[in-house]
Amino acid sequence: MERSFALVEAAVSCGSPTRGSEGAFDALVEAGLPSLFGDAALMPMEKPTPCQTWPAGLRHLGTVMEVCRRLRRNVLDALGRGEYPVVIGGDHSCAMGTLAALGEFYGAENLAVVYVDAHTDINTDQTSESGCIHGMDLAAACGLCCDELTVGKNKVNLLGKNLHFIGVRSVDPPEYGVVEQAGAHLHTAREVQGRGVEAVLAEILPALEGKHVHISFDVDVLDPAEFTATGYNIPEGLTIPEAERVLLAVLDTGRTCSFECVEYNPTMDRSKKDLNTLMGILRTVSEKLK
Ligand SMILES: [Mn+2]
Repeated sequence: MERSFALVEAAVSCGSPTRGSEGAFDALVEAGLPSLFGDAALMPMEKPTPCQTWPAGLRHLGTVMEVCRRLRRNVLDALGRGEYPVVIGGDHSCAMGTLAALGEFYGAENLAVVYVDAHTDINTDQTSESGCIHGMDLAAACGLCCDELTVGKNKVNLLGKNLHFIGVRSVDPPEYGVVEQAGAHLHTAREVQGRGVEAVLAEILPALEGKHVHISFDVDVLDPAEFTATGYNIPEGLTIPEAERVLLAVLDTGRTCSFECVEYNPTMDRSKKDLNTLMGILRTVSEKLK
């Protein structure tokens, strides 16, 4: 049976310090993303005006949570129709909405996440120094944050032992403790460069057995020599072939249930060079999924 897709917008950038990533969905749709995914159902979202108050030091909390609640609903609707959600952020705070839907739909114990990112995004509301929620989405999904960061019915949508990071090279000191406490699996960019991508994948892939797997792909995992249109340009990242190899190997398990791409900022990409790069990566993903 041919797979059908839903392209789901997560129009949030105020979970991060940089505005502009809320335009990524429109830029990718205009560049032809729907045609890559067959007759994908388009699920756009109104762009919110970031609220200017934030309780508990959580920046733009109300707006971030509103986007995440809408995203959860849209992802649940897509799953209910039997569609494969392809979520386009926005900043990475949207993962709270995606994971709320996936945890609810499949059950937290049945869900695994491959988080392809320069960051671990696992600060809690207690450990975060910036108050930016895009650095807390995984702690929230694992139920380690205050109730204000719970999106849907369940506080715990992901078990840390089923969380696999790859490409990491920017971790806040307290996050190491949270990663360890959660039992998550950390694979740095340096490890990929040292041991080779296949050796790292050989540790991740067997752990996905029997799970519904979500891929969350932050474009900042890429080396700035290849991609710069994103809020953080962190040296010594993955090459495009390395990133594509990771994505394809995980997709090849046949176990993925959804895909998410975040943190592309079209306002930092006047020449559209990075848009073309990203479209190439997403074309590769779409061909593997069809
Ligand atoms: Mn990141």
